Amino acid sequence: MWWFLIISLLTLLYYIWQKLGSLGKKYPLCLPHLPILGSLPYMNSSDQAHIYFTKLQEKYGHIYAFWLGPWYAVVVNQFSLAKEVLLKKGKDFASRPRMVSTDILSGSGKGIAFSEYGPQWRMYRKLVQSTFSLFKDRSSQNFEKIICQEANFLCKALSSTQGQSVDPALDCFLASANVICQFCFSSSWKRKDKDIEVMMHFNDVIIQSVARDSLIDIFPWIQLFPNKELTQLKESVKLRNKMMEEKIKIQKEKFNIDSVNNLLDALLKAKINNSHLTQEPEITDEHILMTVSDIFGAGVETTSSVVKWCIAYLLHYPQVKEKIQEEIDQKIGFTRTPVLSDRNQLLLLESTIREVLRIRPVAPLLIPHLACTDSSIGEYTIPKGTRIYINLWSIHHDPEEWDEPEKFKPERFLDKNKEQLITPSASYFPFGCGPRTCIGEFLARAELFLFMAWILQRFDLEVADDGELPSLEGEFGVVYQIIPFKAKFKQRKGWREAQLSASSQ
Ligand code: 3NQ
Repeated sequence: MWWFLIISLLTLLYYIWQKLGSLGKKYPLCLPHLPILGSLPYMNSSDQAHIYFTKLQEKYGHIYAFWLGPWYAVVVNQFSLAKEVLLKKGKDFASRPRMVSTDILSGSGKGIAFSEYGPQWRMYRKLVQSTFSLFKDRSSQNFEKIICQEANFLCKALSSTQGQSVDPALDCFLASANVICQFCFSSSWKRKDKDIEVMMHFNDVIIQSVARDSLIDIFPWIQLFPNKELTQLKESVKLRNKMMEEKIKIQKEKFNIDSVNNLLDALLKAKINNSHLTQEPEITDEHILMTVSDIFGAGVETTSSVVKWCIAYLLHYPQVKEKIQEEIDQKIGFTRTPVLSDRNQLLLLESTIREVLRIRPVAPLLIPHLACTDSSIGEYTIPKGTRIYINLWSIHHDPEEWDEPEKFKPERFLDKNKEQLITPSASYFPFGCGPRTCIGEFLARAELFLFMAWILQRFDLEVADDGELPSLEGEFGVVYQIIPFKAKFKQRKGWREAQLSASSQ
């Protein structure tokens, strides 16, 4: 009896204390919620998270809150509010929530993508950024050269399919993996390496279970019980770490502090230099492993995914593909292969890539943010510790901002005369913005342009023999992946003839 009275009194006091604390403050409209379970019983939708969040706007407005079990979360569906979170108050919201799945992946918040905002994160990000400059412009190992080399291998692999129906996933994966592998380790994989398929598989498992608000991320105590998804995640992360450790070991043997050639070299050098400095954050082998794995994983999964989305859309819209090819024939022809400076000429290809990034954003909810201080969004108070979901999907499909947002219309990114690229709405940031903006944006854009330009110069894309077009509904995850599909890559007549005449000369 006594204990019941005491608990009731404490609950009442807590309630009054909370009410007093929130006097004069305005919070976003919140979904109904229960103790412990939060809003989960009220969120039983069959839609994928980004679509469900987009639909909830009708009832709750552009910004609303819900309880993910014990975690208070806010969803932002509109670009002006999202820019306030990411840019204007970028630092207030630049942290990441700790979750069981991301802790497993990142060795408890190490690396860059899932680590909390602070001096350590800043230091690793800067190290990556300064390594990018080693691969720019005039350096002998510049990105353009590396990407073109991989584009060439990619096209050769597609040629060898001789126009049969094939799933292009492995070849797209290999091309993106090798570009980022040269940046991280100055090495690359061969197509026949078994590692590639193993990696593709464990990446899929990881993407399907990390930061997806699965039950273990909501109720961490669930990990105390047997859990198939968690076991699979742990096994995949173990494999990922083993593969990365092997790469690191090989590269470490070649390390020379006076000749920094790649990201791993830069990290090893910083580790030696920092060991003499007491103020600088310590660099450990585990931090190095996690930083390289983040960059490697991001580089592979995002680019290969968008290349596949581009191919899929061009299969659905063959008239767009033909127009891009006309432009390539006119501006480049068949006597040379595409280079980065062609970006100013191949406007239709550029606008198509921009449209694919709009209609199927790589990360529909970005990577979740966390308020690291008490702050506000618009007129609403946001307490420290709130999880923030930026719904890039709804921002990119906002009917107030985009004309027929559900339709694939690359020409929306061109001016009236189709002579210049434009950004028709500010409601567009496929690479995020602010302190956590995508660090590899320029590399991703360069890869997408060159890979697609090389493919379209050489091949006609055709629907697979079974007549099935790729599904344009992807699978929600920390990367919005396309469902595997097949297509035919048929060498273009003009390209074949040019090859024949070149070899007969
Ligand atoms: C990767 C592990 C790999 O096995 C699967 C793909 C992962 C999860 C990456 C992740 C880094 C990583 N391990 O640390 C990237 C991520 C989330 C893509 C998936 C990413 C990203 C960047 N831009 C847009 C969307 C996601 C940054 C870190």
